[in-house]
Amino acid sequence: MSIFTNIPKINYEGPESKNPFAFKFYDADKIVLGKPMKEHLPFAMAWWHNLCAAGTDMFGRDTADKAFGTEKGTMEHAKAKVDAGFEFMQKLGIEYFCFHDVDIVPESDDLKETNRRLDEITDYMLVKMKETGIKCLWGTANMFSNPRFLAGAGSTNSAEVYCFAAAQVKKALELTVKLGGKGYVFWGGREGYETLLNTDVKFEQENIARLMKMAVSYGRSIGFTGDFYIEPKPKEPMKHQYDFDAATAIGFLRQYGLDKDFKMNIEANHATLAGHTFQHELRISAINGMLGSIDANQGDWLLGWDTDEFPSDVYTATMCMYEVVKAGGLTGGFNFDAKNRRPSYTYEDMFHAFILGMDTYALGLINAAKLIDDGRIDAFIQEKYKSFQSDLGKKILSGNATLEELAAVAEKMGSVENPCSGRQEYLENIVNTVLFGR
Ligand code: XLS
Ligand code: NI
Ligand code: NI
Repeated sequence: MSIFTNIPKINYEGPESKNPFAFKFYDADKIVLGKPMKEHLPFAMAWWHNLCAAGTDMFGRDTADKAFGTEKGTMEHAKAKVDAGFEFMQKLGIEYFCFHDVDIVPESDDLKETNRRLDEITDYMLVKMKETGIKCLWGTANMFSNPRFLAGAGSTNSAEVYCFAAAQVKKALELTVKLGGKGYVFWGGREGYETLLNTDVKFEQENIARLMKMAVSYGRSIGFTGDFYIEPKPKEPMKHQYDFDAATAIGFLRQYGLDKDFKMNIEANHATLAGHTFQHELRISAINGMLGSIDANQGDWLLGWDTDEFPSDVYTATMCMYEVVKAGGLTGGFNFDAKNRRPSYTYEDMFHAFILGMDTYALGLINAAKLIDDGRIDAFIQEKYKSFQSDLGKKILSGNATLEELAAVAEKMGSVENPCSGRQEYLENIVNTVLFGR
């Protein structure tokens, strides 16, 4: 049974096309920098936003119909979501999806029954996956919605609740392996605090690390060979979250010996909330060998929360793709952790949103390739650090220089010229010319 009956398969028609149900820039098989666009851009659909979220916000009810002709909260509905999701991904040429345990079935009061439902639905998903060739990018456990996690999952003060977190991670890992997922995500929505007056930070962080260690050892024991990911976010829902940003999360992983098994899943909107650019978070991950996957969305500079908008900002997507290409690509993919705005509530809008996101990233890739081919930015950076190619510079880089030796050089010189100009405006002009010049 078709759900999106009025919507055709979305094909590439090029920038001149006025067809709202066509790609203007995303041309899956077009070769960019030596490989097809679709290999640079393994896109994924987020089950929760696309098939579950229906527009409810703090002030109003659902606006969109995500019942897909069934009664919500039933297994029939869970299956209708699978049908809708696979039809949707096929029509767009999306090859991956991401899910939380509770996105794919209604949660029961009894964990055993929830797990039985999860087995049933993943059997159904597997059939569709075989039929369509669509794959799982990553799975995760929702350890933030259920009230039992009000004080955290790995960071909870209740040993019994900690067992429920362990049980959910165990099951979600099994499902990820069953569906052949490339990665497993930890997003610590409730892993943080509202006030230090009631919080033992050291205790909580150690317990989170223990849970992650158990996840690694169990995951490896059942054949999970992919990457574990931390998805940093500084706040929301908690006032302060422990995985504040990439640098913080990487430090945490190293402290607890988890850095060999984990990488970062960087979300654009979370970077904004941390007071960083998206590009900053990608660069910090990449230089630490930890750029794994991306939650491709965008926030709003005027709003202080996770608006999870579909990416439309070509400049940001360009800088993202610049980082990704230079890092040699992702081991994960580009998950649209994004939702339609509440007034965009029709099935057509769901397609417009993905066409926007995919075209934005295609433009980002095309532009990043142009910047790299142009070469002036790289050349400038080479030139900027040239002083370190001198004998003095080489001595410093060798790690063998002492403070006394270097101080003696400075004293002998007495004074020094300023370093060369940073040339920011010159470089920004180059970016604009490469992006918008013919
Ligand atoms: C919420 C997060 C969440 C994770 C998966 O802000 O982005 O959607 O991606 O739990
Ligand atoms: Ni988010
Ligand atoms: Ni996310």
